Amino acid sequence: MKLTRAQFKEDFLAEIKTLYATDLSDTSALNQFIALGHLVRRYDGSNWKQTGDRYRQHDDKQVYYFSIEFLPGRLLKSNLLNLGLLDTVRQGLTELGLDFAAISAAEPDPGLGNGGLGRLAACYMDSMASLGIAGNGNGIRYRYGLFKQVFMDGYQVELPDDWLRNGNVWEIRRENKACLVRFGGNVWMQPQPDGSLKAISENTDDVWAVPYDVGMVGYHNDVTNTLRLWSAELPPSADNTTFSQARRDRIDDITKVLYPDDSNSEGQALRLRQEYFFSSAGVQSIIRHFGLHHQGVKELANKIAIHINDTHPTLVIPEMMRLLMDEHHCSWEVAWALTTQVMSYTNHTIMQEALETWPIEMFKGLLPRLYQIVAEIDRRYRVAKTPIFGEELVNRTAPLGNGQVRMAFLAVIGSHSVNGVAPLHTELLKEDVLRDLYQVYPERFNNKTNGIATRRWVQLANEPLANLIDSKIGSTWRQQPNELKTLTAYQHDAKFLKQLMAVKVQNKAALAAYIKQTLGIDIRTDAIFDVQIKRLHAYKRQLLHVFEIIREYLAIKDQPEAVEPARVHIFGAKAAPSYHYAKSIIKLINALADLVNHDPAIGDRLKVAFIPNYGVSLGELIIPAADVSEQISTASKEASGTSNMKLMANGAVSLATLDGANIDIIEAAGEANEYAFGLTAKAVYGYYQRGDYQAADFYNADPELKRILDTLIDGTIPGISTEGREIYDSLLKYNDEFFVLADYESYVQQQRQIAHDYEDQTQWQGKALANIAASGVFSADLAVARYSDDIWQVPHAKLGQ
Ligand code: NBY
Repeated sequence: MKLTRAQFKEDFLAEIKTLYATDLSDTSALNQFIALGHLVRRYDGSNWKQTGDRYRQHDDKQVYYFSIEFLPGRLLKSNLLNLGLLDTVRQGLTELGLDFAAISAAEPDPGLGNGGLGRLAACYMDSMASLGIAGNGNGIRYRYGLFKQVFMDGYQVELPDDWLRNGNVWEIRRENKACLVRFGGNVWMQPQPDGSLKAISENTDDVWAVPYDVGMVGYHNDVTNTLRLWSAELPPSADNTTFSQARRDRIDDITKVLYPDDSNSEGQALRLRQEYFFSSAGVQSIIRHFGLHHQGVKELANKIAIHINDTHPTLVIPEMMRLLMDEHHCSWEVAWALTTQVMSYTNHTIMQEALETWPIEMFKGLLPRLYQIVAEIDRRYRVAKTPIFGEELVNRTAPLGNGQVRMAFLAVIGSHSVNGVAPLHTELLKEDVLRDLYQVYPERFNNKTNGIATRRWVQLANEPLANLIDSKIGSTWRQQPNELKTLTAYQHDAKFLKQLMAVKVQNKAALAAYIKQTLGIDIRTDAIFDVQIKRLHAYKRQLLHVFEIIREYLAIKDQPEAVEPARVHIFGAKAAPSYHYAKSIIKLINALADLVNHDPAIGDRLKVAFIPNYGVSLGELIIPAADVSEQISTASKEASGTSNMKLMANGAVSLATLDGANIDIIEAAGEANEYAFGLTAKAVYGYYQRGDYQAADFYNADPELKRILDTLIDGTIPGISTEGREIYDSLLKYNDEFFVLADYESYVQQQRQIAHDYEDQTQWQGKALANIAASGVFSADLAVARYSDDIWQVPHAKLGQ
């Protein structure tokens, strides 16, 4: 939009005056942020309204992306960028004597997600708006986001994340669009005059679902879509005296905290309540909105696409069936045809423990009507498929089995599309995790490799790089990230590579300042910044990275005179509060950091910085400063990864196993520009099939590895007597579930190669450039365009090739 600096300053000062009844000099950065937020909302208000009006007038097909997690990050800068106001506002504020960086930093970062899954949902919201797709998000407005992580004596401690303490400027509470979600009670079938049966629910535990809408601003296209987050409240009809405190608490609890677990969903009734709550409220509001503008339900599947992000929203399937049959008088057959045409499902993991199931008894008690519907889906599936596929396969794949409701199976059976998030992952779904269902519905399976919002992760997080790129190839890449590939022409342009290095050093200095301020560690900006940022998980193998640090430490102690480039190992990782082993690894890393960082014999040659409370905002600081991107999961375990793409786009080279999208990154940037190592997925499966993995053989065969493992239990690293033993035993006594020892040698070999290659900065920056140039193919815009074309069947703006 058009806005002069003078106009902006006038508006801003007026806003401050209205909101705070005081002078600018009497306001805090938080006050200023809130005023700015209000102003941006006002600037964008007509876009937001007109976007909705336009969709209605054109009767555009709507996409609803259901996700129990959204990790949008701070929105101020990204909204300003997308509205084309970033420079005007920044300069205007500077002219008013204000610090734009401090104002942006005053915005709370909503931690409404655990990791990759939630962040992917947010990147896709940004892309849907930027491609002009009628895309809506549907999720939960958690009162508390993912816990705030602090370290005490090297241990993770979880503190509540009170992100709404000062309100949320971006949201609109729309109590006029609230609806009732019903739990428990009993159902009976009432005969109707026409001979049919109608389901009647009685004695239900009712919860009022109130939506809060947040605008999702498209890039330079006047589009603002809606992310709708639901909050659970007492029904307005509730008579205060009849609602016991216990019942009120039960309602409050539904949207109180994000489930802080990305490893397993421990059969907890609360979690099931959360899932039904936002699935039901979302589908109710979709159908209500649809009904306002259409006669009957015939057009439903042409006008609505619902996307199920991982299994958590799978109950949208039986919930839509319920609404179509019980409220819109559809037959089962009509309702089922519409539902399956509307629904599509993305799987994000092959890890067995993350595939959700619910005990039938719990499900039935909490959702009696939905249970009837799921049981009928199950019955019909069995009747239809047993003659073709036999009883055994049908038993293995039916929605109900082993006393459980099996959410992933229900999602596949009730959708027209099932996708994995990287080619290898999709193949493994077909061959392994969902192999039986792939026999039944081969045409439903497809791959959609993940993507990232280049606008946030390069344009905003790394402005020095963005400007340098502009100076070389112009700015069309900002609309069309694929244009970045034209940078390849400069891979041997020494002057440009020097400039690239200068940008990296500048970003490293910013991160170094933060590390100094928060951890008190001095780090050198000419050191290799070796970065691993992701959830703490055994399969992601932070432990392998730890072994490299111990190796480097011992090498310096053994040969103080050897010259190697300095290294800084940077970690960011939260562990699920109940994930004991992951927390032991955190303690190990912190204990090792203590040892290394304070050893005078090591000096500034090796440092370890475990930055607490990793999240989107810290990602924006760390990623632009990285030289090496650690993507070292056991092959086959990481469905895709997305930090791998963000780091690549910022010029880090990948030190990577052949897992998830690493494979595609290596192919896109060229093998010579990455550091691949380790067992292939096939080799890992080979071990499983033969059952002949012997971790101890690797320990016994390699004195260096043996020495490193022994430091876990011999007192070399102080303060880890229990954790060190636990980790040591996981490798040797319990045979190293994730093949850390098997991959050690090839990993270390590549680490040595990196140390060697880093010395030649021209060559090194050439590799960095190759990564940046190839990163455009991982733009979320392209990924979302593929979803639109193949799955949702909705039009989108043209993208450059
Ligand atoms: O989804 C991640 C995958 O691990 C990663 O490889 C992929 O790139 C990303 C986006 O596709 N999965 C993920 O983040 N999963 C979760 O956060 C998660 C959260 C909750 C539960 C399970 C998984 N749960 O069972 O409660």
